[in-house]
Amino acid sequence: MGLNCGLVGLPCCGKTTIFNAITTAGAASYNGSEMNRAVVSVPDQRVHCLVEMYRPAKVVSAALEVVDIPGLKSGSTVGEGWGTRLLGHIKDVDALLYVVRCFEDASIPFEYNTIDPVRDVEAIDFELIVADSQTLQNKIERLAKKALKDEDVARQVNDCRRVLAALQEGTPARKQGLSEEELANIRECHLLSLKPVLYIANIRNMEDAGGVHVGALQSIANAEGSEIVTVCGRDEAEIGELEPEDRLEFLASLGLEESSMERLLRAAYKRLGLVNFFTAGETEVHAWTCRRQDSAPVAAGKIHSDMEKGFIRMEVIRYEDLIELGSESAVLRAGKQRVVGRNYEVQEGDIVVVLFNPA
Ligand SMILES: Nc1nc2c(ncn2[C@@H]2O[C@H](COP(=O)(O)OP(=O)(O)OP(=O)(O)O)[C@@H](O)[C@H]2O)c(=O)[nH]1
Ligand SMILES: [Mg+2]
Repeated sequence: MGLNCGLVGLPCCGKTTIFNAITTAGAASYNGSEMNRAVVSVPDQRVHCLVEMYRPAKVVSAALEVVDIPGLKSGSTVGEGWGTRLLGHIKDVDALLYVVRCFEDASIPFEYNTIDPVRDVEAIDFELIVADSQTLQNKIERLAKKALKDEDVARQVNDCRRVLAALQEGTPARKQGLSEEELANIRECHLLSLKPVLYIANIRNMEDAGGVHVGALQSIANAEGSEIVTVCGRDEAEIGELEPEDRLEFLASLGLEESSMERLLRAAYKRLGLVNFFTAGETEVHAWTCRRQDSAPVAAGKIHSDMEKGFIRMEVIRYEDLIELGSESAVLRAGKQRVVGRNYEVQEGDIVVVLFNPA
């Protein structure tokens, strides 16, 4: 499975509408309690070129799963039942898409009477901070005794305390500038406010893209090195009802060149530092996603967990070399195949064969 992203936001900010715009899945709006999931394939011209060359029986594009998580009301992450379930959904995703209502429409109910992206982002962050504080407190209590006898544990507890103190001042973990060591010490807490965030401004039409609300959200994103994607939720959701050949024309009529899905994917790949690599042969051409700097075994684990556990080595050719030289055997003859070990970091466009000991 590729990357998965969860749409979170206040009730009625347009999450389900945007989910539909992104996935053209046609989930009902206003269902409040239901969760929607869809897997979209990541468009990649290189897959088509590999298919031309290998003529495989099967083709699989890289996938992005989008999960529409029900409205985060204030107080939803505390308490039993509903709150716990909501947290579980948020815990399961790799990245959060904060949907922020930037459209004014008095006929659509909302938590507040005004539109204020800064307030809304703080409200979402606050819920995650409450949940994370509890997680850290539990860990600190659990380890307190052990920390008296074990220096490593004491360091862990100290880092947890530091992160907790900053949370209590209102700073989500992702904005705390944590060091590698601190990150390692809190890793097993799986903090929600540490997950990378991409911001989605739900606007009425493209004219609002230069407005104050989008500007406010842009400043928030800039401050943490993140990205913002503007989506005309309601209009773009209609795209799913159109025939694919009519879609470009429809987007152009909204003043857009690409669908919100394509814009979102580009922003997500950039923000999360993702790379696509391939496996290619006569049986299958398959695009995979991993993070930049993932070592060869970790990337191999995206294909199959046995490949990570039993990793021996990886044979790598570059997509560009394959296209330039015309065939895999020509790449081999030119001495351009590399055999790499555990420390190799998989690069964008690598075509790999993994050698491993089966479990
Ligand atoms: N005017 C306008 N209305 C929108 C827009 N996006 C969504 N809406 C409307 O806002 C209402 C709520 O949208 P939903 O997508 O159901 O909101 P949600 O965030 O999923 O809400 P919950 O699941 O209840 O948290 C619906 O009536 C949508 O049609 C928009 O861009 N402009
Ligand atoms: Mg919804």
